[in-house]
Amino acid sequence: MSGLTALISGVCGQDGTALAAFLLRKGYRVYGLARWEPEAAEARLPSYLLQHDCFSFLSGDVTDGLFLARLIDRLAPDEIYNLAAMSHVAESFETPMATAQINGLGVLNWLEALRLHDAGAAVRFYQASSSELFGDAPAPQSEATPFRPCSPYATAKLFAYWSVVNYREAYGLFASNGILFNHESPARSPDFVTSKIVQGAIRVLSGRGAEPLRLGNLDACRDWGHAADYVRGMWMILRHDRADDFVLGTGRTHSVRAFAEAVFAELGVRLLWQGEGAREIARDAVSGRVLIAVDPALFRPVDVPCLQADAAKAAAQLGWRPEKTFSDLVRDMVRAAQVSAEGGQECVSNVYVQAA
Ligand code: F7E
Repeated sequence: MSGLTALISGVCGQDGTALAAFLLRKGYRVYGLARWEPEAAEARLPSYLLQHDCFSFLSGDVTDGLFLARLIDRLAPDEIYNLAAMSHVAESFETPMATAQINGLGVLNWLEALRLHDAGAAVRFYQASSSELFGDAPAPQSEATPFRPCSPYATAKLFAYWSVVNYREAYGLFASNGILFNHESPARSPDFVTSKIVQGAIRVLSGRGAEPLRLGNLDACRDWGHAADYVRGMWMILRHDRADDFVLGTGRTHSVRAFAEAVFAELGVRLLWQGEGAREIARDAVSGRVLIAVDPALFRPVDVPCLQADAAKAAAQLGWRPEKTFSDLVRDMVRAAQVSAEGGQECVSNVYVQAA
């Protein structure tokens, strides 16, 4: 047993549930924080966590700094993982103020609470920074690449990133940024393109939905890894002998179009692309049926063109390397979605968190 106590904000999300399960297996006492009321949180948390003796759920909001200060006082955590965020890049263009409050000032609330606490410097603080910080900076991107954020989501995360660095340098806080590239899993919400494609492909091919799957920018390239590798990386960043900032990613990049091809191939269908831009479609190469259509309403005001990690620093200093490949990710997501489509969602999320 580690005997350590961790506090995870944003515990109901993909990373929060997987990290909580990972730390519980390491013998941590885990407090999971989210803005949901307990009944709503219970609906989002896998029973593996809810039934675990060393896991407790807490309702609360990172925009309330005094609440965070009292929480640190009461729980005396050894580690804080700040995963709470408005995480939808497209939506951030519609809600820039709320995004700045949660993704920017929310982080400052944690840092101030730690600075003002007698034991704050002994608490290890992890900030979920993002490859979105790089925006349209040329790939591959490492810790040395200048940031070029392209959305209200990313500009708020930029403020948070530099606040972490500033509080580390100014006040000696053990505060680290994990600059994580896209990471997905069977628990990913269909608000994100990978899960939308997986669930959409199963729906379209089942014949239940006659409508093709509608997607936005097919040319965007992302460095997609498996979330299980990334929650392990978060923990490795906080167990490092000093606070620092690390890029975590696979080093490989694929377009949205290539991700769709891989998903349909996993389901036994070869796609045939036709047309360009807003008129592009993908047909089943055998039947000719239209399976995917571009919907310009899904284009973002500005999109990040290509993300590809150079995670050499994490490999050299933490010994972190992703264990799961792109093919593993696609297969895991497709299999889980097939089980879920047959009514086994709770089973899927429990299997997923326990495997993380
Ligand atoms: O979009 C394009 C879209 O929403 C990926 C978050 O976890 O990772 C995530 O941010 C790409 C973009 O993720 C659709 O335009 C095309 O180019 O899956 P996404 P994201 O924006 O990269 C980073 C690292 C984070 O930090 C974020 O919190 O796919 N795309 N068609 C689409 N995207 C969506 N969502 N839906 C579409 O229909």
